[in-house]
Amino acid sequence: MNSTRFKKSRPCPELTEAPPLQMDPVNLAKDFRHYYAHHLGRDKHCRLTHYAYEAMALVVRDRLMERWKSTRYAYEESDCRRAYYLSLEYLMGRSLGNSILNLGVVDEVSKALYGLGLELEELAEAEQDAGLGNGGLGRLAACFLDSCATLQLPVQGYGIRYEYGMFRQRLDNGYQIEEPDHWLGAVNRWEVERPEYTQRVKFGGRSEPYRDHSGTLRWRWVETRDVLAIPYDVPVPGHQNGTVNTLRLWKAVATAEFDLGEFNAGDYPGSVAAKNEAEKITMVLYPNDSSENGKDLRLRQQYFLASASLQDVMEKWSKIQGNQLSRFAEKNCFQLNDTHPSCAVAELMRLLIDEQGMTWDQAWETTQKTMAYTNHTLLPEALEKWPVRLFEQLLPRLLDIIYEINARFLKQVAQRWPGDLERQRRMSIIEEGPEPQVRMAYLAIVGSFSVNGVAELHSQLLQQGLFKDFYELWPEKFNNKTNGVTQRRWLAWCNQGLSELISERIGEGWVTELEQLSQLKPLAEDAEFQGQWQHVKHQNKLRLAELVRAECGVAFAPEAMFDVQVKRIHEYKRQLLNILHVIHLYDRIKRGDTANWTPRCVLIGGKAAPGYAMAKQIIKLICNVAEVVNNDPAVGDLLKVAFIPNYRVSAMEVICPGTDLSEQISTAGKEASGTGNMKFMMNGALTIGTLDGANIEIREEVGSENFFLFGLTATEVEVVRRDYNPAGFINADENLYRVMQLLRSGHFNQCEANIFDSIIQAIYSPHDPWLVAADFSSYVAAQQQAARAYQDQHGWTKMSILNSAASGKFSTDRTMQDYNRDIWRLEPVSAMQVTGGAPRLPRRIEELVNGEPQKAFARTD
Ligand code: 26W
Repeated sequence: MNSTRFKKSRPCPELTEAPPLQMDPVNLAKDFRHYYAHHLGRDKHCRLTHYAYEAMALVVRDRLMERWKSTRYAYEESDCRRAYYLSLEYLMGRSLGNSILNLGVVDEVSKALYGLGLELEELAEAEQDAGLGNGGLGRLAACFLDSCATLQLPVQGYGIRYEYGMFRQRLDNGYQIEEPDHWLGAVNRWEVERPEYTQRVKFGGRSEPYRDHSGTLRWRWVETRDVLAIPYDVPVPGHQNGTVNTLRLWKAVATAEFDLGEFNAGDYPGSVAAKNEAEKITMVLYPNDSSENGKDLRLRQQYFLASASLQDVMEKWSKIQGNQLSRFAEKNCFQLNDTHPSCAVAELMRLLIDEQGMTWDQAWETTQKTMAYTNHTLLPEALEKWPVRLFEQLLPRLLDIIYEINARFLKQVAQRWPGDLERQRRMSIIEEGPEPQVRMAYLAIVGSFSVNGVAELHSQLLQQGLFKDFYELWPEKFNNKTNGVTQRRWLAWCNQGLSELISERIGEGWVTELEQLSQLKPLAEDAEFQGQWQHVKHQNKLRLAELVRAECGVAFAPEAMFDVQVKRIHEYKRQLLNILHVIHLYDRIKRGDTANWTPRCVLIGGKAAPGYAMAKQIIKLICNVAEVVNNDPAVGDLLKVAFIPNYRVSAMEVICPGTDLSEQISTAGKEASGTGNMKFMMNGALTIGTLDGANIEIREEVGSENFFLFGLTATEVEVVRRDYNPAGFINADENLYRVMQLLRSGHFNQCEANIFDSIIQAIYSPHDPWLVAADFSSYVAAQQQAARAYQDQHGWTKMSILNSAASGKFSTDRTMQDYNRDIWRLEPVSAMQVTGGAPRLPRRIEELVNGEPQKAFARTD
């Protein structure tokens, strides 16, 4: 970037201190017209919703800007301790509606647009999702940021600005086709490029020893091929509180001198190739949510994020504090979103030792006091390992440091368990073997002061299983932080009908204090309230039915029970169990067993990792079953099935408000938490589920009588697996036997012989880890219970209200307060004083900021 500054510069507040922008409909409309006509150059002949969206995005963005600046100032002035969330994924979805909601101007914007003959909902739908994530972990990061801004916590997100986000899923004859999502092809109104904060990230080369001026032996990383990291900042507004936090996303760009070097050597094509090589790093999100086998580019992405972000924090620190690094750990904390950014442990060591001149012991103490690690999965294949060989090539200096960390750590293990070589081998950060590997989770645990799981059961299983040795060594590091979701997006925005109904009865406090929903409990049996609740649900079901008609060409009748499972397609999540139940219902209809039938519309959606053959087969099976069921005149309206293509954040905003029954049917002990389960519950769906992940806590909160439970427990799963005999289960259950017969007969693949053989084999396999056959009969029983319950609409509505009323625990506001109390220990900082004309603080946050510090935020040191 050209870094010329203003020549005759003098302090000139007029340059940056503009009066606050007005938020009334008249001024909003005025600015909208300005952007539409003067900035975008459109006139009355242009009727494209896209430009109206763009104009409104610019209007809103201006209003975010001033709050964003005030927040930055407030944080700087208060010299507060800060936390940084490091994540390879952020599934932000759309921003326009959320920004308008959090600025508190939904009515004002709607009025302004109404005057112009436009509708907010229509404009909002013109926005593309920002899909920089795979699923649960990425969406969780987005919900965390929303809650941190709402709680006025000084938390900044760091991530990667992928040119291509999560692929778009299309179906061709029931087969998943992946199409690139070039979301940055359109202008992104929700980012600000900040080349002035560019960082340099090293790759390749070698590490060499040298003596510094005082004669001390030190190491440096030389002959590197550097890549520039350019930050793009995304505003993260809090709810009506004047705070706008930052998500900083890095883009990789080749260095100028690197190109030139190659060019001077006469290798023009080589220099262009080198440029591509560098820029490839942030080109595409890996569309995999359980395993990534040793891909060089993926490790580059991980290190690129860790290094650029840590250098950014260090640079800011040095500017303000000079080289006073002794207080670094007191003022900074990094939360690692799974092991993906866990290179940060070694990178911080490198920066502190090689670049800041700390001793090993000082640097290690600082690192261990600043890093905290969250685990999101129990599946062993999802635990990242990188070949030592790859580290050697790509990050030689980091590998030196990892070896040293490991050597010192294993000494500690040997001291604690003298002579236990087996344990040392088990706990080593380096897994020995023909191809030695770096175990990233172990690096993260050793380098952190906190290790957490994301639901009670998951955290327990980590301590008893996956990380048992580490728990025995450091029990104090381990803790649980049950996930949540933000009720701003997942109720207030996406279900405006229900929001208004709730607010009419109990006020709007629930928007920032979800526990207030418990005030709905006494209304659960109130006939008038029930009627209103049913009316809203009906409207939401019409909206969902319209989506299903448009996307799948299947007609869902709103009187039927809407039974929904949307999430990544994975064997452990058992979409297969769901479709076997559908086949069973079809079989019953064909047999004429339809007395007291509850009509049902089954919706399934989700993406399969492109290389996950079995997941893709499952999608094909769902589509084929849907085809047969939907076109059989004998079935009619008793049963409909649809697979919704391209499941994404904005689709869920329509799906969860219209759902009656939420399918959370993973094999117990496999789903770390789940967060979709919480979105459905909040919106008044009932759950059918196993005792897995956060389902357990959902059931505890709502009461077992308002939850359809089935299946083996995590402990039983382990027992049954030892000598599992699926054929035994199949032969013992007439229903399942018939379902398997139908499948095997080729009834759902009449012109496509044998395509489901691998699925059939998997169900019959004694090694089926997901125990589909074992849980089938109890699943069917629970489904029957749900169907019966649905026939009593008063009873059902009561349970629906009680579910929503009991969802208070599952707000990320609570989750973030838990992280803050136990891990981050930040003081909230209000940006209000610096923002002119901003709205009032919600009461509870006012207390947090101005009143007695609550226990949750009291410093423990
Ligand atoms: C390719 C490597 C990889 C490995 C694991 C990529 C992504 C993952 C994630 C851990 C997968 C994931 O999204 N896990 C989900 O995290 C959610 C948020 O905590 C939980 O609610 C889900 O149960 C968990 O599956």
